[in-house]
Amino acid sequence: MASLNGVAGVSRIVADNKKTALITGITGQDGSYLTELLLEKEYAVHGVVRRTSNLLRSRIEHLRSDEKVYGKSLFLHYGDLSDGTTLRRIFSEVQPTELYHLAGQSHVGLSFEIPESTCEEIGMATLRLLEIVRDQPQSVKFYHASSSEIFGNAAESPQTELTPLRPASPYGCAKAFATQLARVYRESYGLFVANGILYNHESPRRGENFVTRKIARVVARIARGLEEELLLGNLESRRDWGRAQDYVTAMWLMLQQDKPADYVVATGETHSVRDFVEAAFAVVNLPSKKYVKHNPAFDRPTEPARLVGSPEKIRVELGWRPQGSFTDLVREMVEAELATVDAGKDT
Ligand code: G4F
Repeated sequence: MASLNGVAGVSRIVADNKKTALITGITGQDGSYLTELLLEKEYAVHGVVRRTSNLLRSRIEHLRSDEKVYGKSLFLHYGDLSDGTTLRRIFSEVQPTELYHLAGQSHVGLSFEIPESTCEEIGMATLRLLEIVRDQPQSVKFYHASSSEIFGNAAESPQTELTPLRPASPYGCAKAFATQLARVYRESYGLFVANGILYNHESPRRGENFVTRKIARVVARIARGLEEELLLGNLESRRDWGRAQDYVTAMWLMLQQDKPADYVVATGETHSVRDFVEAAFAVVNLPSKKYVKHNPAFDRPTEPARLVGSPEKIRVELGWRPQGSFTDLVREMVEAELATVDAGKDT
């Protein structure tokens, strides 16, 4: 079969003792950090990429251009989550033992604009992959990227693995559907499927249309005199923000267990968007009030006012703990943006 590496039978050329992971969404924030983690652990890592993906400037370009890595322990395959035939071909070629399903439209606000494709990409694609995994001759441990958005206007706080689902957006509904299906396949067919119920997790690799990266980027540009204002929607909503690098470790840990289970991955702390804004301006010693303006275009028809997860189960059962504080995270993101501007890469 065709792979981007120009090598047929790629999985057969990697050492037999290597674990083989297949990642959907490999070019995203989480996909790139997970790839780095799995390569460090000496996996053979295979990623599914869309033909339309711009790999040249992607978050995995540093790995793709590394001759010691690409085509040796990292392999990319063209595929689309709507195309079951191709996905099945990739599975029979790669024969993964672990599947990390991270792909799909991930912007909650955008899901109100494009609800149908959001539900297709998140809901039906997960079902398609569950069916493919069910048909594999080898056992495949399946990580499903669920989300705190399944809790929506949550009935309790903090939320746990047992909190009732009350999604408040098309995105949340699609994730709730996929999460429940994963549970049904685990219980009905004995598949190893783990839902990682991840709360917001951020890094300098976050997409620019998510609020943390947007704030960090514009604050850096204001500090360097390139912009004059920061336009935002709801400043009062509260989220549980952690570091993406820690969260991919949680994904990996879930698949190293003997039995599959669902885990909330969160810090247990909640902060408002306003807190993030103030912490970001504090990094550059500027007063936030002077620059922040409300733009209703960034408001959502409805959204959870406050989400905060309990990481108790994953701490006790898997020994996972988030690293660093909220202010460390904000500082890391703003400093990364300042470095980008100063290097002339964001003019
Ligand atoms: O950064 P956000 O767009 O993230 P959101 O909606 O919480 O979703 C993220 O986390 C989920 C896990 O909990 C994931 F499932 C999901 O895929 C995604 O990664 O918005 C955070 C908050 C919201 O309350 C939003 O209304 O920031 C508020 N906000 C205010 N102004 C804004 C803006 N959000 C964005 N994106 N842009 C703004 O200008």
